[in-house]
Amino acid sequence: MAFDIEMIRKVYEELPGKIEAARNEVGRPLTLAEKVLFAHLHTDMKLQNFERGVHYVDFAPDRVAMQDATAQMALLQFMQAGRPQVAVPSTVHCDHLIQAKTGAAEDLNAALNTNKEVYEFLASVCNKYGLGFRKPGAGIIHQVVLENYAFPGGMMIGTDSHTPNAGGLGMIAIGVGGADASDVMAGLAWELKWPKLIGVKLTGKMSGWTAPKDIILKVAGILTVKGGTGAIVEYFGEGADGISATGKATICNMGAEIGATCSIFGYDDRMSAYLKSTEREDIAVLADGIKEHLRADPQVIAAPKKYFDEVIEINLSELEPHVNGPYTPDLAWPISRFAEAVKANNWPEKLEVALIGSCTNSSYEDISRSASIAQQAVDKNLKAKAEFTISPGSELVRYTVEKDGWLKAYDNMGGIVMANACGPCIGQWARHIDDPSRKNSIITSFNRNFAKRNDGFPGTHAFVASPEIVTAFALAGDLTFNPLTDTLLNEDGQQVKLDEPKGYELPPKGFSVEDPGYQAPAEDPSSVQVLVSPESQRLQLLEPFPAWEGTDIKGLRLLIKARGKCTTDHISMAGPWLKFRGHLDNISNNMLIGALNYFNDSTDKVKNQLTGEYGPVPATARAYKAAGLGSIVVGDENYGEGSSREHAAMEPRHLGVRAILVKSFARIHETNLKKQGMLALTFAHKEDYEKILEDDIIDIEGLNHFAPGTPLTVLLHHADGTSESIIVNHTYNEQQIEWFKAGAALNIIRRNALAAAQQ
Ligand code: MIC
Ligand code: SF4
Repeated sequence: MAFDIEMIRKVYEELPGKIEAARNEVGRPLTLAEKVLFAHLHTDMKLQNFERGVHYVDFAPDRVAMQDATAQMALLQFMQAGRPQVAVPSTVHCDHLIQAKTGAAEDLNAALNTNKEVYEFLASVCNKYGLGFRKPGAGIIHQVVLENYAFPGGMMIGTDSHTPNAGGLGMIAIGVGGADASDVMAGLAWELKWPKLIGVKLTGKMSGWTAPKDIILKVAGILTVKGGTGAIVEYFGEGADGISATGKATICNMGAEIGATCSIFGYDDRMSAYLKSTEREDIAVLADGIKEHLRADPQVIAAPKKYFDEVIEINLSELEPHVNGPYTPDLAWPISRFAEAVKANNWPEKLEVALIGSCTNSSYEDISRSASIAQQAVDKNLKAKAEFTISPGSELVRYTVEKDGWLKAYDNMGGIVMANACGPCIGQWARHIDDPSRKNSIITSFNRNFAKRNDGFPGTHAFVASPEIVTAFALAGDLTFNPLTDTLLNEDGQQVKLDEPKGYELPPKGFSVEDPGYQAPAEDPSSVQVLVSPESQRLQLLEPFPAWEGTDIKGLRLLIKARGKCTTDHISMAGPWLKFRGHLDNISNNMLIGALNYFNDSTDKVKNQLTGEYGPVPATARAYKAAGLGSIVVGDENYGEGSSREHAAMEPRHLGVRAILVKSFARIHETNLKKQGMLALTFAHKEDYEKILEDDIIDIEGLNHFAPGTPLTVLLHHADGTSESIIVNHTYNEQQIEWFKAGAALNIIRRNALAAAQQ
């Protein structure tokens, strides 16, 4: 069965009682996020103690979802936990490993060949341990989860940073590293710092070219890539109820780009309609029965400033379409000012490729609205001036839009339909370009646009917009075009203007699909064997990381001092490297190769203090490790922003890096580091970043008294013989300190499983 209605029924039976008890104990009205969080506490706790942004709290999520590129590591860890079956309903989705090259059918076949070993591994682990498995071609994790597994008022964790997509159906859905997923699947609690709350009040109504994507593009401009860190963003107001469930999902999805823990909308008729159209009428009926518990209390809506840490108000009637970028998703331009920005900044005006789809924007509504623009190309005799590709989010949507004739419109316009997968969004794109080093522009309806993200080329200026705006730009082939005001020259030499996009929130004739690509777990798990060949280049069983030596850590060599933006894409690049996601030693060869070295402004060129020579970061780390020396990485603000990939934490751990010392961390990455037994430290005084010199040898002191809230000391030994000490902060709680001491969180689970087996 595609979803577990019994589990949901139980959640809904208990939800009202739990929420009321929490409201009484806290003594005030509750926001929706608070309700869902309180209803998912792991054990009874004193609620008054939950200080936002301060206290760690244990939760019991209802579900786990994983995608193929992160599931490999999550499952390799889970396999060591000593459990016969997963403790909560869980699914694996094959979406990230399919490369977009020629078109859906050929690309899927190629992926099935190249990734055979990995798909077989994932399928057999799912079979053995009781997880649902979505085969390659079934669709992108977040779209498939929204269609099948998300439910209002539920809580889910997923090994992908865009897991919050399910907030579009009123779920608290949070992106985590694989080690967190492995814990929850093993029946352990999941820990999160009680989040801050940002309220977004939506008034008015969208019209014309404006789409849900523009709301989050605008919010990203206001809050920036760091602004949502440690916070849940809750949307409310009459404007919210006017947005389709899939549109809400787009907004929640891209909340990952402002660092938000997750985003959420209150349950309403649009969600109910979406549940019904995706064959989940039973859930809609149950949710309708407890509707008031699945929305914020009315007092909160009436006086949001009293209950949220920050409130933003957006009038949808005035909201313009936006284009964000390049190189960062928070550089927000209303369309009326975009052409001017392109000229002023000297960004390449010629648009070379326009890409729509991805987990963020591939709903029926998105496709039908943007296809209505494509149709105009035919009706008005316009030719696309840029290449145009479409990556549908799921087979359910693809099958339905094909049946309803929308794909034909793209075809007529010259668009190419790719496989139902991440493809170019994650650099799985064999882009055809004459000179990869030249400056060029692309525009996508995806969510991330960091340097090299889509095609690996540093000169690519990637912009992000709604699918309808991207489609209009494909026709214009020029970034200075404004579809709201400008005309285009058609093949007959006439100036024509595009009409506003029109579409359908849900398919008028219903969704349909022939093969949803689902494999249910085996009836008899004992018959399933999971094999990993020791010769494999793609999969490698994990060796436990060594425990802490019990003393201060001395003599660390500075591996790299990274300057500026250092996202998980800089730390552990995707694209061609995705194939090594199940093989820690092989993937470690991409460690920090995208990070900018502060001392020479080059990437992947750092000084080896033992030889004085400059070389690649991974090789230099391996040289220190071989010499029995530890190393340290220094970084800037929001270090590790972006993806949930724990490889960005496991690779340094594997290559002998002991500590990451930065100005500030992104949430998921900080937790990932802690889980793997690393020291995640921040400068108490940000200016101290300047004190770190290229030849420094570094000690970390105070570890024998490592305690929550107590800073540590870092001693810098400079090459000129002088030394200075600086104070560094950390956010470890008691339990996380135990992870550090044991060498990794998994070492503790393994120890407990072993002890239990011996009893
Ligand atoms: C992404 O959008 O960056 C990814 C690829 O989906 C990642 C997960 C990964 O690195 O495998 C994410 O967002 O967590
Ligand atoms: Fe896939 Fe892109 Fe969505 Fe990540 S953001 S899950 S890579 S489609």
